[in-house]
Amino acid sequence: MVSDVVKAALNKQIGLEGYASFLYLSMASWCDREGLAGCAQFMHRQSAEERMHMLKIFHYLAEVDGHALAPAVPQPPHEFSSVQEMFKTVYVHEQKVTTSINHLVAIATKEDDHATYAFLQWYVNEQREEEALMRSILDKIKLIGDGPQSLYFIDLEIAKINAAEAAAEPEA
Ligand code: OFO
Repeated sequence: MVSDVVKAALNKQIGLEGYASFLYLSMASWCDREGLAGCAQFMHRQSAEERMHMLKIFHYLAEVDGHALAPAVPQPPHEFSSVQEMFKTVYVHEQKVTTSINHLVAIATKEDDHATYAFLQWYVNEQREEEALMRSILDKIKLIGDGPQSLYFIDLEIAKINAAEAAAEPEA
């Protein structure tokens, strides 16, 4: 049995995942405008992934006789001062999502809800991977530096990372 407290907390998480999807979509659009095709592809894939995270909770709520609510998503920022700033924003957002998932796990534990606890472990692992990925991207950007040609090389690197991430995705 899943309590109303857990169901409400899961619906709140739907909002955060939905916001992440639109935030990354907005970033993809900015990258396209800046001529950063590799970064744009990366952000489009991330955006689709976050939508999948949101839908996973939708389906779980239906399975446990809950009612998933389509969230009201605040408009994300659509201007970024640099690629570095954009990826820092992603990293900070992912840390926020991790905190929220940890909070959800604590609620499930308090409610003695083992099914939701087990369901959430997928998110716990996903967040660890996402944070590590964003940290490695920020490190790479720092290594490449901010010389005149750096944007070209940053974009190439992100395109490579995106291809590796896409290849690692399980077949739909
Ligand atoms: Fe779903 O928040 Fe990122 O991964």
